Amino acid sequence: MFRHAIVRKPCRNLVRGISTALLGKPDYEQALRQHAAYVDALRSCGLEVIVLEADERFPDSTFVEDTAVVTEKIAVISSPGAPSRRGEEGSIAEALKSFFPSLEYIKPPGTLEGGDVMRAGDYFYIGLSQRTNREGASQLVQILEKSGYAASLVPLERVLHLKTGVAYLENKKLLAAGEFIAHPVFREFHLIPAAEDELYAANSLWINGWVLVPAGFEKTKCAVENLGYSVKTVDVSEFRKLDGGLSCLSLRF
Ligand code: CIR
Repeated sequence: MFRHAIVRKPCRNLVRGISTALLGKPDYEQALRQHAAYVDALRSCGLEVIVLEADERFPDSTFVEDTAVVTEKIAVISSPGAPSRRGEEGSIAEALKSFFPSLEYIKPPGTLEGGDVMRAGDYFYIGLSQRTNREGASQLVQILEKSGYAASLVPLERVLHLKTGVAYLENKKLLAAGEFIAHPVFREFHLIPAAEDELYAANSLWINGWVLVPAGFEKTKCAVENLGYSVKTVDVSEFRKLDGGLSCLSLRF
């Protein structure tokens, strides 16, 4: 179960965030409203939410998931692979210090972004992507192993981050899209394939028994409901324009 979440309000410079989505620029005011509704959804799942103020120095800084990997035992500060995102992690480390007596760090030349790390029980899958290199991933494996966890690496082909394409819904259930549907590394899971026209909804989010699904993806919503979960839909259209989604907007622990 998660008890806390850290989020950061979108900044005005959000419109300059990194994007491959070809969906146009996000509307800042709309992004603020969607972010507030997202925070409400986290609270309604029982989380205490720490809301950090916007940081105009970093256009993508609302996507806090990428800046750390946090469990009930450890907090590991990432080393962002995107040059424009280097430095975002500083204020996240400060926020995490109130919860953890000491922090671990991924160190250069290692790079790692939290969106590439998917936890399933005490096992972690770490995507090797354009943002997370082998050195960064190997450092994380060592840190996780010291704390009694296990991990393995998953080279990515097409998606930005591992969790762009897979979401662990607990109880061995894995929502998966595209290259992950037939991936041998996820063979042991009960796999729920995202529909071809709903690939974006693979970035759904399990929180304490609920599943947050992005608004507008009915097939995924029904598929998740059919598994027995209560679904909350949250509109994240403005964050989608920057390749971001539900998981990217918070750190949960
Ligand atoms: C980026 O390219 O870094 C941001 N525009 C989106 C980050 C999305 N984060 C995630 O998938 N965990």
